[in-house]
Amino acid sequence: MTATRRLFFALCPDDTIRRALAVEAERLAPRCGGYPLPAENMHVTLAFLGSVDASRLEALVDLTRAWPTLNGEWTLDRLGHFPKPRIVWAGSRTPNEALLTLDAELWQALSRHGFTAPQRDFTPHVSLIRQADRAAPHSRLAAPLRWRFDHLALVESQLGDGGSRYRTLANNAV
Ligand code: 2AM
Repeated sequence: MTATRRLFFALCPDDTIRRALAVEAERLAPRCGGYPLPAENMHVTLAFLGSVDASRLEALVDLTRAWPTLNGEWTLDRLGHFPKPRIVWAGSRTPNEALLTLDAELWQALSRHGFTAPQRDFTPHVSLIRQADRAAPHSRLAAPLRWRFDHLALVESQLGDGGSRYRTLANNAV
């Protein structure tokens, strides 16, 4: 049996934004049902690879470290709800071109390593609450958050007793 790792690419905010999002999640959870995610879990998933054979990890680490430095900005000003996976999330009212381009470029690079982009629209979001049966009572984030992103991370998701734990395996931070 070969070992696999559950991997994805993400942008991870700084502590100020993580904490602000966690406060929002705590505040909304009683209205939406479900449980708020902790500050350390806050991120936006770009390419989600899922279960990957461990032998491919080295190439993914190299790709991550060699990725050009990012210099983008994303304003989080909207709350949304995905009813099927039961997630309340934070995102933006207007599409962020830099994020969409980054995701597309990432998949282009990954395709050279044999990974295939999913046939789906990409809605950049930060999950705030899981098992949320109801949307937030309003669709605007109480106070918009301006997130300057400057590095890409390759992250491993490990399922534990208390939910998913995320571990950054590589990044392209200078
Ligand atoms: P979520 O926040 O919307 O749940 C680790 O599981 C990360 O990958 C989470 O951010 C999760 O998104 C995302 N994820 C899990 N399964 C996915 C899938 N099939 N497609 C895209 N992203 C996924």
